[in-house]
Amino acid sequence: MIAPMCLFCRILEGEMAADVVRETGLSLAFRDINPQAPTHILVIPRRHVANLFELAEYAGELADVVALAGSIAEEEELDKGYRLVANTGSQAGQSVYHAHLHLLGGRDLGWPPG
Ligand code: DGP
Repeated sequence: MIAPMCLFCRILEGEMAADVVRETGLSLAFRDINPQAPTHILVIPRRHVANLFELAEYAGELADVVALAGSIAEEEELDKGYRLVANTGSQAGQSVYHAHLHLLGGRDLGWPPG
């Protein structure tokens, strides 16, 4: 049996629609379908790896994801602050096992997170 393609890989392949914000040769950024803040954007590598830690093996691609998130934060005028979140594993609430950063901003963000 062939395994179904990862959800974010399907977005990368254009098989599923997404509200794309920006892209680079290595990364794609699109708005989260279930936003938790006025700005809630997912930044993902084109490479399929399960989480951000696995992406650390590919330093240039990790840097591209982080730099793209920071650049979008500037464009979204999140000058008062924003949060980059990488849920890793089920106990942290990871639901899609393709590395991604959540870029959250536009409201006061509580600490500690839930
Ligand atoms: P996480 O729970 O950390 O793995 O984050 C996965 C995020 O992906 C979650 O906030 C909801 C979002 N998401 C799930 N399915 C879709 C989709 O089809 N389109 C978009 N744009 N976002 C999705």
